[in-house]
Amino acid sequence: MSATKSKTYPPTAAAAKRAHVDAAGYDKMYAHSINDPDGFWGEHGKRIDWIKPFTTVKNTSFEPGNIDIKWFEDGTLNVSANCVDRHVETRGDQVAIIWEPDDPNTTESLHITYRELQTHVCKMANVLQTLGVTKGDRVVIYMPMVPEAAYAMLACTRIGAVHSIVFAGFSPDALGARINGCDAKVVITADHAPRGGKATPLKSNADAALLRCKDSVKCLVVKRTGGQTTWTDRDYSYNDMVLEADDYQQPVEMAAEDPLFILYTSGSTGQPKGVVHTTGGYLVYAAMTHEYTFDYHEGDVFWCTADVGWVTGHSYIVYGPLANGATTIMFEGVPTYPDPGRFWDVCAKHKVNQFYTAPTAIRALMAHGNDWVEKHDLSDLKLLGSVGEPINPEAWNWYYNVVGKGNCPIVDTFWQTETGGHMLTPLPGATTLKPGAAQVPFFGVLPVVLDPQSGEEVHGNDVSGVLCIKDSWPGQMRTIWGDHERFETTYFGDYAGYYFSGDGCKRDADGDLWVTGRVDDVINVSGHRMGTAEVESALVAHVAVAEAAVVGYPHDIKGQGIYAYVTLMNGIDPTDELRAELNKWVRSEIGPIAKPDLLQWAPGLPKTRSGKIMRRILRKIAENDFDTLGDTSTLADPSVVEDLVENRMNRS
Ligand code: 6R9
Repeated sequence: MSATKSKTYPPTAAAAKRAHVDAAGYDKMYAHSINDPDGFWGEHGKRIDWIKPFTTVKNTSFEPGNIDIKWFEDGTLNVSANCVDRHVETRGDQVAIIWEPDDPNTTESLHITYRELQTHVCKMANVLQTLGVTKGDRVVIYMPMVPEAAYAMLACTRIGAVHSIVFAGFSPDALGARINGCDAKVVITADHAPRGGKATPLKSNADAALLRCKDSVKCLVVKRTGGQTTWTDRDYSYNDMVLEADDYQQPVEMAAEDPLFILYTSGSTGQPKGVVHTTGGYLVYAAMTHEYTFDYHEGDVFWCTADVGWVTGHSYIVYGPLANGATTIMFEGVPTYPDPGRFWDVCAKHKVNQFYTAPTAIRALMAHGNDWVEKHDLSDLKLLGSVGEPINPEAWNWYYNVVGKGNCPIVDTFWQTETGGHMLTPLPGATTLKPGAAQVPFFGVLPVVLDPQSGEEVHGNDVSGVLCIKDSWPGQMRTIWGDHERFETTYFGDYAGYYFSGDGCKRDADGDLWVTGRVDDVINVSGHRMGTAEVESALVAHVAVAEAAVVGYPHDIKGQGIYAYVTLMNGIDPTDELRAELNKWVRSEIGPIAKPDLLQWAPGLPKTRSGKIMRRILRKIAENDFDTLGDTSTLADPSVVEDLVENRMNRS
């Protein structure tokens, strides 16, 4: 049965009744957003508070050589005033953040009201100011999922500093490169990060990273576990400083196009890119997508299970929900600790209304059976969301029927670090859902399918190609930190006049869009982006390795796994010890998420006569699909392929 013929799900009566928009409403609003972006966003731009209101709305160009994106450019605002202060008057005693700890048996959850949040944010802002941070300075945040991470983000925005969060699972090397990449003045970290019952020594990782950085970089340390750390001259204790800090700090007036944050993400080549988002357009877009996609209503409890180290945590744990005055959950743990019922336990405990997670987590939990879900009361759930990778229909159906009991629409949200917020997603009261498809564009988004060879738009239905976006939307990234040219070539270089997502896409017979995965050398491991080039360069940095090629292969739980082909230096023996050492090496160079799942010794790699590695062949072998390797006649030495097939690691 083709995907388009599978069962579809029209909006349930309850979802349609509750929703902000129905099908006709979506069509009308979408047409308005595309036909009159100035009028549409001029109106919706008012959902946030401006210090000086904007008079111009859209000023953007996708013209080759002149990529320039500005929204609301003459307006001024402050993000922390929008996410905190303006709610203190109307809902000061409402809970803004519910913090749920890693271990529910030893630690209580915390409930932080908007009024308390304001004090915490002001104090943190005051501490940063005492450390010399001023408007435009960069601050790196390397933290566990604790409320102080959100305070730190909002404190930066309060004084106009630009934050760059580095996921706590990244290694000291990766952290050091990012601190230097944005020339940060301060790094905020914690002693240890508990996760799944284990603690990562964050402070000592930060110490190791800072050995590679300027002496002037300061380190602000938040106490989380109280576990032992060493103390150096550059360290400051947040817990001591906060005792002395003022409990009010004036928000700084920022221009709409002032940078708000930098977030490093993997590309298909070379070093990670520092994606830059700016203040006004990003906040409008994060808030609006949060409200419409999740059908958020006043009083709802919203839970996005991501980590703030990823863009999903930025837009849908912190900025979107708090700009809307929501109650947002920050979860420190993992889906399977202390047991595989943890997500559902937290949903029941805090009466979660909207739940947003990744397909990899759904697949992992599905494997543990329905009992873990069924023993919890999930009757408060109204909507389920998915993000990070395509969701396979089997996982979709389990999520819909077992978790949502057939009552909760699933929003499969396609978007990227670069896009700031949702790009394609069903809307719960408007869209007839198709398991596995992100389906329709959000307001203001103009997706097109291009022929990858000609770059021409492919019209009509039942077609496929690459996914591009034809015009700007307010949440779009503005540049790559310090390298606007790379921004232009990466996103606009392949198809002139279009933003290229890097993803393949098909439009089905009904005109709905299905994102089929990356078409570049980026792999998606448990929803985390990994450039194959990054893993390769980590491998070849080891003294025993002469050459390495990395590809993705289908993995039941992670979506894609990392498959590495390694050619050793002459005279070095391929042993199991060396394999373990190389795995450990990659973990320490990049972080645990980059560790190869399968590592094959390759006496030679398949190369063209011009020396280009033929990854197509390596992908096929990794997929255990070696019967259809295609034309290998252009290889310099076709015999290497036989050896690779013979000794392949994936025999599933
Ligand atoms: C938000 C986020 C972006 C890449 C993107 C695509 C994949 C994300 C998806 C999806 C299919 C979805 N992706 N959501 N693919 N359906 N609903 O994940 O950002 O980490 O930058 O990754 O993730 O391949 O290009 P980011």
